Amino acid sequence: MSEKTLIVYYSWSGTTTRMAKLLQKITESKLEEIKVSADTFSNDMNKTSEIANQQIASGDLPEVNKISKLDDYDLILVGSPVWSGQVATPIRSFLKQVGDFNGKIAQFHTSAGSDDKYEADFEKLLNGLKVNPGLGMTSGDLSNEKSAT
Ligand code: FMN
Repeated sequence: MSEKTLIVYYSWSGTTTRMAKLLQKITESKLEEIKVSADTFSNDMNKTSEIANQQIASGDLPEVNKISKLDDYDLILVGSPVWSGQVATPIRSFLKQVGDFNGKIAQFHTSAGSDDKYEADFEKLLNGLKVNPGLGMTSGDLSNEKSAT
């Protein structure tokens, strides 16, 4: 692949990490993980969901690491778990860094199977930037993948 590709992802419980690593193997691209401080979410899924929904409602998104030199890339693949049908809040924070990036953007996501609204939410967060077709997988699809870990 002659295009320079960056994969940026967030993962709360490891599934999106597996998918990101698989994609990295295929595309030989650079991999960057989005991180939040340890006290941002809970170890409990329902509590984490509550915290994330509150972050969206208040507009107070979590602080994340800055990914430098986005403009060096032709394509950015952005990976997130699906939370309440939507893009997880650490990736919502990251997407603010994308600004007016003029390369290509595509998304990948993992879910428990209920992801109908995800793509539209992702596109909305990019304020009119063109989004290329992406892909979603379920946690079950990825749970037997040993080679990526
Ligand atoms: N899965 C769905 O299919 N639909 C959802 O709306 C959904 N909401 C979730 C909310 C929270 C806070 C969490 C922790 C999980 C949710 N899930 C949902 C399941 C995750 O999307 C799924 O397990 C995903 O693969 C986890 O990725 P990760 O291991 O990279 O965090």
